[in-house]
Amino acid sequence: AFVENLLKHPTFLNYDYTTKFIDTTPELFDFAARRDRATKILTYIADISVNGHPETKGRAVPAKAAMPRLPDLLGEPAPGTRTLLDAKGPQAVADWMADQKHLLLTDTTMRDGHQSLLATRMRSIDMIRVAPAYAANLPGLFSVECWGGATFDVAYRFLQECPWQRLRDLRAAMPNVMTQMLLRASNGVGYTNYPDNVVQFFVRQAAESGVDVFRVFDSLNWVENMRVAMDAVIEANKVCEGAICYTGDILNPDRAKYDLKYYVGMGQELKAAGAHVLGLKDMAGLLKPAAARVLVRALKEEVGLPIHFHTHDTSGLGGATILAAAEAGVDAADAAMDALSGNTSQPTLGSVVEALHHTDRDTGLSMDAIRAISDYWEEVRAQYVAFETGQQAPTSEVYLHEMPGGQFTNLKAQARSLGLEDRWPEVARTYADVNQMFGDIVKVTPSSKVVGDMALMMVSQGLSRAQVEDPATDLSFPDSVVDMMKGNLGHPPGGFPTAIQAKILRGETPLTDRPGASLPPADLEAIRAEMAEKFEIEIDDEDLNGALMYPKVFADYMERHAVYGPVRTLPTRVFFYGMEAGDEISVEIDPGKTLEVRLQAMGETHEDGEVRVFFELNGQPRVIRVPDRS
Ligand code: BTN
Ligand code: 3PY
Ligand code: ZN
Repeated sequence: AFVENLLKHPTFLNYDYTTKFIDTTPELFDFAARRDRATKILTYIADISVNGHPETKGRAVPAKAAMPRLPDLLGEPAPGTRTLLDAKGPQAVADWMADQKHLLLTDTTMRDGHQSLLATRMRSIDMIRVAPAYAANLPGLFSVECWGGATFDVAYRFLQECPWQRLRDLRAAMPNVMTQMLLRASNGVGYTNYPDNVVQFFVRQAAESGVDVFRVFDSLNWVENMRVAMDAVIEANKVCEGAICYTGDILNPDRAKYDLKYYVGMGQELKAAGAHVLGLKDMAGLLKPAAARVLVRALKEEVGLPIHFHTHDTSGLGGATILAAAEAGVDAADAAMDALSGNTSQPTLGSVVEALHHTDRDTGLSMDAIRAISDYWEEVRAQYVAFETGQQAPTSEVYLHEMPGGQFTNLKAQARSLGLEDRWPEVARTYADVNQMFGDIVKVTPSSKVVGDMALMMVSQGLSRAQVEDPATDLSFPDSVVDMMKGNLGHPPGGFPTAIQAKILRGETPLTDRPGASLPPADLEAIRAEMAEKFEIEIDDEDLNGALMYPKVFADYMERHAVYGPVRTLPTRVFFYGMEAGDEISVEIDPGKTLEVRLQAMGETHEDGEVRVFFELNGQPRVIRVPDRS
């Protein structure tokens, strides 16, 4: 009777039942919340089958396939880095790193790999299923990067799933290998500085829910703005990897701002700030092999921390740079499983392992294990064809624009949506101009987004750098640009050029301190109470952290969750494309509780604008009615 009520509501008949509907009709939202989970999932399947998923509409459709085949497990999980961290703490991990000879590897497939190749759209189920194979077959990995960066908000926003649950499940499935996250220091996993107590609360929760290694960076390389996050990691007794973001070219005398001395100095600051490990984060893939030799040697000698190198293969030379860094003594490096490697992603893990075989930096990892896991990822990737970027080849253009791997393909898509696709070379050139206009800054989330916003504005309005800088031309700048010039992301080395900053701020004085110093602490309990009242459920610390990072995204997620239930358990193809008559799937909605779902038939659209979708649920007939919005 409830579904009847819901579907007869006038708002439904107007084909307008998404989050707005729930906002404005609390009594039906209550009904939705009380429906059983199986009905919610059937409602979701019916809706997507009839109307399609907004994210995949008009995009390529994958072939129907069975669930991707899992590798055989080669025994019980052997002790690994997590075992050491648990027994002896983060300093012991750092000491062990420095003392052993292998090149240690981090697998980035579950975070940066799909963030850089598939617009961050990989769903938890595809990761959690293979996690036991990592634990059993690759216990010698340094870590598995599987959380943070853009994955946090994309999980809520586009995948309708809880990022914290992903983390807990992965942690439980890989008890022996360290998990790793990317943390944007005071920007948390967001795009703006948060109050100190929000950053501290977030780090504490991430540590508790399962993150072992925190790679902390600041988007302008300002160590002062990293301390709150780093201190919180150290306090939680987890591995604090303070990262230098690499930009420019240390071997190019014309780019003297970011020279060897600069990076060594920053490394020393990070060591003094308490980093256990020094991250060398080459987010755009600009570090060339010869420069890597020089930089890694200098950092090893003059800083003395173990070094963990991260790069992107956008230029096609990422693998060569890893090998050069390995020769120069880098302790660990990032790579992605073959099937999700290359181009804007990380270099190819299996190939790095092969290249170092029978050398003194041998990784000790099993090629059989790597191949089997990569075969799994290849089948997974095929299901995300709608999110492929179409980039066919590596490109040296990256040395011109210096865009981070995660942004490159995104900005291309943004340019396309603005009708600027065939003017991409101009966008790339303008991005480089904006960087110079802003004083040659580090470009990584969120500063990279600011540069991208400005570049798109200039190209779409036909503005040159000279025009933008001309005090006589009056312009309205993108909000993100104004915000950065105000100092709300902190300060780049040497500050922003004063003339352009003054023009953008129209006389307002910029912040000189770090933003967190003047942001009032968030009232955590007040926000918890407000959320609990709004959604009529208890808000635990994980939910509260979601709400603090992304208030609107989190609220929308909660509202959809009340209607659709635990859709995270659906196979990926069904989640994005629904089912057709005759299709049958099993959905494990809770450990041990499996639904057998068969879609029998889809009816015609009735005069009331609804479609009846006929299912069999565990052998029993069920009819679900959804509005036809297709
Ligand atoms: C989003 O893009 O906002 C997240 C995807 C979930 C939206 C659901 S999917 C079924 C229904 N159809 C829509 O167009 N929106 C909702
Ligand atoms: C992120 O912040 O998400 C990044 O991947 C930066 O490189
Ligand atoms: Zn990266």
